Amino acid sequence: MAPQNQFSIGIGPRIRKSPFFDCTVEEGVSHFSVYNHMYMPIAYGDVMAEYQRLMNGVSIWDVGGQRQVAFKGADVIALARLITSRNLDKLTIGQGMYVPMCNSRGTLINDPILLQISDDEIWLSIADNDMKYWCEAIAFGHGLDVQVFEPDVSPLAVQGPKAIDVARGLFGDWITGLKYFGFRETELNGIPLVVARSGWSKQGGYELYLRDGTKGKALWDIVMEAGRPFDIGPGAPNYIERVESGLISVNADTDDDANPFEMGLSKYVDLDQDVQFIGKEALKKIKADGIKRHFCGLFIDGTPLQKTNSHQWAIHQDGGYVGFASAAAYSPKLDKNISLALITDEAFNNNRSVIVTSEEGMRTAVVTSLPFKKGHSSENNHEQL
Ligand code: THG
Repeated sequence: MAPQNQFSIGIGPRIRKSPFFDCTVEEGVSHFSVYNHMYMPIAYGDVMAEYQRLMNGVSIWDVGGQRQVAFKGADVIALARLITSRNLDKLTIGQGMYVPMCNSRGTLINDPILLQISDDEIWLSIADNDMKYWCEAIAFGHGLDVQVFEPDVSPLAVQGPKAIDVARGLFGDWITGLKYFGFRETELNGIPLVVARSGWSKQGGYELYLRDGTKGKALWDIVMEAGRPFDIGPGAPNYIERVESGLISVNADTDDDANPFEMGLSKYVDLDQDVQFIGKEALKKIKADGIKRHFCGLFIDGTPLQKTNSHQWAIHQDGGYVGFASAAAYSPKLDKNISLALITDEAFNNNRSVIVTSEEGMRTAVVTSLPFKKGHSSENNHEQL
């Protein structure tokens, strides 16, 4: 098999640099991915150290690639209601909401966090897909009074069990009172920010939405300084932890037919609301016809996996294709190889093993429901949990 790192991707002006780019280079970033047309660090060369730092300490992540799509104008709420299957009746300024978005076929196309900044301004903090164009076209098509644009906003995440100590030092005690996805506008040494209790891990933490791209280094340095007593260090959205936590990565875990029911997001789909959101009719039909696939976990046999997914791995059962595994890793927490997978309901329910075509050869695996739980035997299945 060809070595995985025999090439690198060129750096050029077509793909954007985040305001923290130079800081990440200085800290020794080893791998970037591209997210919303922006370089996003994914590793600093020591996978286990980065994982342990996130699980036991605190790490700082350049997640500037989590771009904002801003809505501004009288009809921001009307537009927001159109683009998500979630019921937004409880939306308030200062409390973010997770808002899956579908296309007209009911396919999950993005799963942003929505932040209502003021009466006439909303941000969608998007995953990797061009939602600015999508929302702008919908606003135009519906004749809504809304401007749709990408503001100068770049999130910096502080994640891990000690993130709260770092944030308290920076902002004061009020920060501990924020609910999950709660946020507040503030500033640090004149740097304008929105601070939210959020982040793409389940280890706790905050996201500092930088509102002035010229101040990336200033913000990075302040956070590093405040984190020094807690041994803060660089990290990135962590591959292993996100698999353990079952956090969805749209496009990695989904395909062009994946709907929110399959992806375990039914609680964010309200088909009974009056709003005629994009995808509503398709989702009604999908639901009536029966959900055909299930986003789930796998326990994969054999020695600890060395290779993570560079593509979705085919899964077979009794010789037939049943789906794909999208993110496999050896989990230190569970001391097992695990993966996220999207497979047929039949394969999910029949308690028989599957074969995964991993990049290290064929492996037998058993299916489990999410979230992963500790203490499984290799015979485990979701019925026994
Ligand atoms: N932070 C910000 N923007 C983002 C992400 C983020 N944009 C892209 C991507 N991540 C959006 N997707 C997610 C997916 C899951 C979560 C957050 C953003 C998440 N989910 C919680 C969970 O699954 O337990 C809680 C969801 C809920 O029940 O409300 O945190 O990370 N700024």
